[in-house]
This record gives sequence, structure tokens and C-alpha cells, in this order.
Amino acid sequence: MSVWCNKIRYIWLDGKIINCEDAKIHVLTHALHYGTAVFEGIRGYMGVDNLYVFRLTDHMARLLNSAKIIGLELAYSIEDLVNATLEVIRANNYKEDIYIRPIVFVGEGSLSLNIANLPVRVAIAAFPFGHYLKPSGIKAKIASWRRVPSVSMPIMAKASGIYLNSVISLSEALRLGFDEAILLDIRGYISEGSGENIFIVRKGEVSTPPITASILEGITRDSVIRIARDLDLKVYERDIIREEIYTADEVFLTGTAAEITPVVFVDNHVIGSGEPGPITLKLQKAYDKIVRGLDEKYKHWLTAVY
Ligand code: PY5
Repeated sequence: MSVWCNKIRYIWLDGKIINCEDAKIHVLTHALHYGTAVFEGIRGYMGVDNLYVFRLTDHMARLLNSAKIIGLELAYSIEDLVNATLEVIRANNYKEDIYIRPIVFVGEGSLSLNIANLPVRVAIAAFPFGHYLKPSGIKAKIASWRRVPSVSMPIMAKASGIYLNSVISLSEALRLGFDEAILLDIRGYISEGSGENIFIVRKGEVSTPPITASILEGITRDSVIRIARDLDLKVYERDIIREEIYTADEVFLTGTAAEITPVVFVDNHVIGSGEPGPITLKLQKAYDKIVRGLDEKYKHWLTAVY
């Protein structure tokens, strides 16, 4: 029995809801060997009256764009994938915070690098999920590996193969006693965390690396930029140098899994007071309300499940 099936009853695979135990693939699946897959990470939050999926359409649009970039043709539209997600959540009858993982992958048939005639398969799984990183603040290390540049890999695609770059960077940081890795881009500017975008606060202004710094264009990043501007904060998308992190008043990471995670220590340096800063806390508080449907202004970002 798969350990996953302790938490999951049903999974959506290629158009059908099936038992978790039956959601298996062969060891000669192309994606397992070459990372030929694109995926998404999406969250559902339990509000007072319903379970809400955060920016579901935007995530599915990015999934289709990722597939397009690496040349995978899908038989499903954004709307099909949105409906499939709601269907699988309802089948499991979740009434708690969940994480949703859609994946589009190249199936079996050949181990050639030519994927032209291989099946493109789609799975959507959802399971109960809490925090990914400590919301009270983490220690990060600048990775010795650089973030893959977009001249070598289409980093705007959330593609599985690219994640080896993240895995080795995170492993290095964890081995050295840190909680997370921050990667520099090929030029030496700050890029992002292993699975999160990064923001800094200096002199009351918020900055985050631009999409030209080899980042994944995060949906949480976009949400935080908009929330911060609505709170009358100045937000800049600009290149950030390493020393700005060390001397920042506040540093935080954003991502579907990470939500808004304060970074209080980087390499040998305490960030600001060593505690989550006031702007980080303000954004965290606003975000927590928004995702649970407690802020009318941003309710258009939510899809009610039931
Ligand atoms: N950068 C990278 C490399 C990511 O993997 C992610 C998301 C982000 C940025 C943030 O993007 P978004 O805000 O759209 O989520 N990472 C996935 C997540 O679900 C996987 C993490 C293991 O958060």
C-alpha cells in the first residue's frame, strides 16, 4: 500500500476519478527517467463557511503555459482542469486545508529522447496539508549552486527536470544546519529560494527580483505585490545584490507551499532584529485573511469548492 493512501482516497488520472491505490505508473515511464513533466502546487483553505481554492484558474493557466513551453500537448482546457480539481476534492470530501498537485507527464512507450509519439498523461491529487516552512521564521543559506539560467532551461515553465537544481541546493543547506537555500542567478544576482520567490524590505521599501533573474513567476509573488501596493507600500521588481540581503531590515519568501515565510538569518548574518519584521507580519496577516475568504476585496481570487 502507498503511504499516500493513508491520507488520500481518490485521485484524478487521465479524466477519471480512481482509487488512490490504483494511481500507479510503470518504472519505465519517460518522466521518471528524464524529468519530462510539468506540475503545479495549489492550496485550498478552510474558511468559516466553505473550502476555498486559491487562484485556481491562474495556476491551471500556468500549467498549460508550462506544457506549451516544453512542447507537451494536452487534451484538456483550463476549465476542464479547474473542474477536475473541484471534482477530486469533492470526491475526497475534504473539509480542511489541502495542497493540490496537478502533474502533466510523458508516459511510457520508449526511452528515446524523442517524445513526439509518447502519451501525455495528467494526474491531479489533493491531500491535507499544514505548514511547509516555519511561519515564525527560518534560517537560509546562499546556495553554492546557481539557479539554472533561462538560456539553458525554460525556467518560466514549472518543469520537473529543473527541480534537481532546487533539490541539490536545499540538500546542501539542510546538511549545513539551515532550513532553506537561496539561489543566485547565473550573473550573481539574487534569484529565489529552492521552491519560493524572495522579497526584501530596506528603508520601508519592498523589492523582489524581476522575471529576468531566472525566477519562477510565482502566483504568491504576484499576490503579495498587489496586496503590498494596496497597503500603500512601494514595491520594486529589480535586481538585488547579495549584500542587500545581509543588510536588509526584513527578508521573506513567498510560495504556495511556503505562503509568506520570514527569513531571520542568512549565512552568518542576523536579518534586522532577528525576528519577523513589521511589514512581513502585516503581509502575512493580510494573506491569511484573504486565502480564507475573510477579505471581500480579494474574493475573486478564490473558488469555493462546495
Ligand atoms: N519558485 C519556485 C522554484 C517554486 O517551485 C515555487 C513554487 C515558487 C517560486 C512560488 O510559486 P507560487 O507562488 O506560484 O507557488 N513551489 C511549489 C509550491 O507549491 C513547490 C514547492 C515544493 O509552492
